[in-house]
Amino acid sequence: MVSFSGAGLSAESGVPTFRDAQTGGLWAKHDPMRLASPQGFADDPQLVSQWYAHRRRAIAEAQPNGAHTALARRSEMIHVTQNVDDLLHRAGAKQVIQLHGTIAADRCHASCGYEEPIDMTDPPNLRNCPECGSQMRPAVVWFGESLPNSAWAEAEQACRDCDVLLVIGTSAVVYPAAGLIGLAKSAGAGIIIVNTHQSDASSLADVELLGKASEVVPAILID
Ligand code: BV8
Ligand code: ZN
Repeated sequence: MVSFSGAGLSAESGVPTFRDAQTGGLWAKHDPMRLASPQGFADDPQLVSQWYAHRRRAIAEAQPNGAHTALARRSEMIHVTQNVDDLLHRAGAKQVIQLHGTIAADRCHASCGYEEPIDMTDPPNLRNCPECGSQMRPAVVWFGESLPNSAWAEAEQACRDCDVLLVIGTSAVVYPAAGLIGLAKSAGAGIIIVNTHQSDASSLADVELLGKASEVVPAILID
């Protein structure tokens, strides 16, 4: 069994998803799709940097929920996630593939390869790459940016090889990540979906369990 997760996995830990960000007060007037893009960063690097600092502090305050810990306990499982938070790692999960990078690090925007972990409780402001002098930016994949080749290759392999794909808390609208569900299905995997609502993946489900991740996931993975 392989898990494939989106922001709904961390929702009960209090990590605001993009949609929450739009309704969540301070940032409501900004479009997350714009802020999480190279164009948004070019237009207003300070604003983007403040948005990530806000999200980093929220994640630092958050705790892994029952779904993270249930997944982490299954050390044999590979966990493919769209989430950039570090809650699966903090829950002790060993095999985590982050398709959209990590908010817990900054990297050089000029792709010189320099990357460094950051203190999520006291996130850094805009600064230049110590290696090449270009701007540093969060080590996440923005809209319009390609996914890390190695993470994508590993995730494709895991989804091709698995018997069951446990799809947790994703609306399955962002590609190419969401395409992994169809890829697993066409390779013969059973598709189990855990979500509070129907999603774009519902038509691919062999089993769809409507409920909260922190309640349903532990119930499925019970030893
Ligand atoms: C790419 C990191 C090409 C950043 C993220 C036009 C212009 C440019 C690009 C495109 C375009 N049209 C289409 C595209 C492609 C685009 C795309 O798919 N857009 C969508 C919106 C149509 N994709 C890309 O740009 C990707 N790159 O295509 O590159 C390319 C190729 C070669 C060379 C160069 C370029 C890159 C996409 C990655 C974007 N980065 N995150 C950051 O976080 O700051 S995406 C981000 O949003 C998340 O990672 C996640 O993937 C996505 C969705 O987030 P949310 O909506 O918040 O969460 P989710 O969808 O998971 O929904 C929450 C779900 O949980 C819901 O279903 C809800 O019911 C459920 N839920 C809630 N609570 C619970 C629950 N379930 C269970 N329990 C609960 N308690
Ligand atoms: Zn650099």
